[in-house]
Amino acid sequence: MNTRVAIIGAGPCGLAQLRAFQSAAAKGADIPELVCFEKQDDWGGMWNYTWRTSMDAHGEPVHGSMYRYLWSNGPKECLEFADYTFDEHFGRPIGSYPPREVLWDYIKGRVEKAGVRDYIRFNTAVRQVSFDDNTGLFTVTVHDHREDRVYSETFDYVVNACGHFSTPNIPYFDGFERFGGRVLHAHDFRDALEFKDKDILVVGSSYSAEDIGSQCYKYGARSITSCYRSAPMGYQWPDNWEEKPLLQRVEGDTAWFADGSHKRIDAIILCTGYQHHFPFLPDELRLITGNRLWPLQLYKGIFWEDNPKFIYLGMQDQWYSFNMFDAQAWYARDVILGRLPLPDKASMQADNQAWRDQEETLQTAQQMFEFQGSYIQHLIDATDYPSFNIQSVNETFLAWKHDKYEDIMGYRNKCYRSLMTGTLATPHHTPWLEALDDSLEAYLQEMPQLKSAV
Ligand code: FAD
Ligand code: NA7
Repeated sequence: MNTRVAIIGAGPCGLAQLRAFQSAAAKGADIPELVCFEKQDDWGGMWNYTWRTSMDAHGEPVHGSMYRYLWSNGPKECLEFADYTFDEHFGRPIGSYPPREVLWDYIKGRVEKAGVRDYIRFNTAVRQVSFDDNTGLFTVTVHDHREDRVYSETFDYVVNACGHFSTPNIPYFDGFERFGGRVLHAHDFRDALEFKDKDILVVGSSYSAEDIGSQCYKYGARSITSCYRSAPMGYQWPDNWEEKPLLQRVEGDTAWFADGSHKRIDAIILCTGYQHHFPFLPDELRLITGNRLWPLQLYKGIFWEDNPKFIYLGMQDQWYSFNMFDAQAWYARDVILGRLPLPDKASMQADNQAWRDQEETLQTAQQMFEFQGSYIQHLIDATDYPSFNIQSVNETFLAWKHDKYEDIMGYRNKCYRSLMTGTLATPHHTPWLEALDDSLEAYLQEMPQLKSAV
């Protein structure tokens, strides 16, 4: 096959695309030439933790938004790869909410087994993508930082798998410039111990606010105040955690809120979400959207309607993650291989609008993950991606939501059954709130070392 496919990013989405093609090749298919450009020096995307903030060693914006001590915020049973299970990787049951390094190990295990690393050009940042109507080819211009060389190559398809939780959305609040403490975005948060014995203010009411606030609580912050724009998170927080309506202004070291109340604070962490930010794309290829379940202009949530040879993976807000990226990557692969047809633009738009209309009716969390589950089912029904019981995944999501409302600091101690293998997770040896060491070694050891045994 003479076709060339560029993949931007070797995170879970880019790796899903590589694995999808490799699995077709393993079954005898003739696959295109694949080139994956990754600006970091290793694979795994967000899961490849970096201590750096701001700029990386090459002056590129740091991609990573993950922090130390991060544990999965949903049951691993909801994100399990259908073609590579946790049982296969770890050889024994583990807990339902592993820490980051354990999930990174799992992600890497599949692609190491598939042998796809040689497709990736590491330390290579994509600078620009353009499309030539005459040749029908994309030109991808990259900066190879190892050789400090900028070069361009042409491709028939481009898969944009660069992620959308990296470029922070940073609002301004009156008085920030005079605040005596630190103001940072969640993207730059790395270690909760920095906030030990401090009074912190968390702005936002979604996953980052919940988890960063919880980290700070776990590692000894004196108090946590979180504030919301639309709705409170509404969990039963510990006694030193207060939830307030939105911050209005900061005066000295005092934060004032919409209900007229105020609180003295040491630091402000803006958990205000991320931007879909693609500085390497021209307007005619650039997706502009907020973080939502059905961005427009992507047929099947994947193909850029104006030029379906430009493919986006993982651009949706995520209840489902890894197995949704797989479903998309397998579908994209089959379109590239000519196994699945694409309709004309008007039909794509009509199909897209029907999904969006449905998305706009969703009100509850349950409706939202069921919607995303039905989308995944729709994709995997069309390819040879191993089928799995999406209804049961939805039930696991429902139980997870319930667990969080029962005990926000204890939900990670619960165990779920794999929907791929039927294996029941084992309780972790230490309750999450007491498990301060999140390393792979500490996680996988059978029992914590007893102090008396040391
Ligand atoms: P990413 O993982 O972001 O990978 C994108 C890759 O593209 C990166 O390696 C990046 O270096 C590369 N790249 C970007 N721009 C360029 C460029 N110009 N040139 C070359 N390479 C480029 N999901 C869960 O399922 N469970 C969780 O518990 C969970 N926790 C999260 C916690 C945090 C703090 C964040 C930010 C996200 C979390 N997520 C979680 C969501 C997470 O983003 C996804 O699991 C997953 O990493 C998305 O994969 P991706 O490949 O789309 O993007
Ligand atoms: P999300 O889920 O996109 O949430 C962003 C939050 O930030 C949400 O509560 C927003 O409030 C709030 N927000 C956004 N802009 C503002 C302003 N201007 N003022 C106040 N509040 C604001 O991002 P997260 O970082 O929590 O999660 C993203 C991923 O990272 C996710 O996959 C996690 O697993 C980790 P709203 O509700 O819109 O009023």
